[in-house]
Amino acid sequence: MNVTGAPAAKTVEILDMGAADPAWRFTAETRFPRVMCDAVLLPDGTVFLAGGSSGGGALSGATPVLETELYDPATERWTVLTPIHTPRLYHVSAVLTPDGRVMIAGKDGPLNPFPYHYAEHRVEMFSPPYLFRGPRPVIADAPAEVRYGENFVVRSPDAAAVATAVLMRPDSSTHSVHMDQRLVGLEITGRDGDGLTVQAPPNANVAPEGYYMLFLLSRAGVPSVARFVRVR
Ligand SMILES: [Cu+2]
Repeated sequence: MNVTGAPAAKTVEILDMGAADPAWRFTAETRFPRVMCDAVLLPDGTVFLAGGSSGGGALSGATPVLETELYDPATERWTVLTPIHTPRLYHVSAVLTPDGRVMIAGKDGPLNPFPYHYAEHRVEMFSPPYLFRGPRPVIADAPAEVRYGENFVVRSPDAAAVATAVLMRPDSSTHSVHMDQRLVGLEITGRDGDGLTVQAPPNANVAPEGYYMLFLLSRAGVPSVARFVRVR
């Protein structure tokens, strides 16, 4: 089956690379079948799903899915969220932005079937539910660069309310493929007033060198606005 003939699907598979003998397994199906959709990893570990067509293939999908969905890996369940406003079919991109929202952009012109054969220049910014669950932690200061394995201090007036700290690799996406999308959980090893001591990733296997978005999250899972941190 070639790419253009691949049908829209509801199936979702997971590969746990932490398992002794990793093997693909099915998890809960999405509510809507899709092809050419985007799955965006969020800093709370959930996965936001948007766009695509519920019928046809990559170059022939003409039934845009406007509803969005959110996957919770803890419960292995999908929840249907607010619809987007614009059809997003072939040649769309969606990425997490440093403010915790998801930017959904683009759509090809001539490579999409009638009546969707127009280039889409509008950009949508989607606010996931975690932005409506309470106050956002603020990062007052964080190092521009950290070394593997070292402890570093993040200043936050909300330090006492921070539950987790994560690094998110900046995403780039096309054709439903998200290059090097990853969430690296960080251990909080100390707290002192407005300071959090956080341990950098142990090595490049866990976090390849480069720039990451550092997010702090409250107990309700509300993310801060990210700070860019270079890991090396
Ligand atoms: Cu293409």
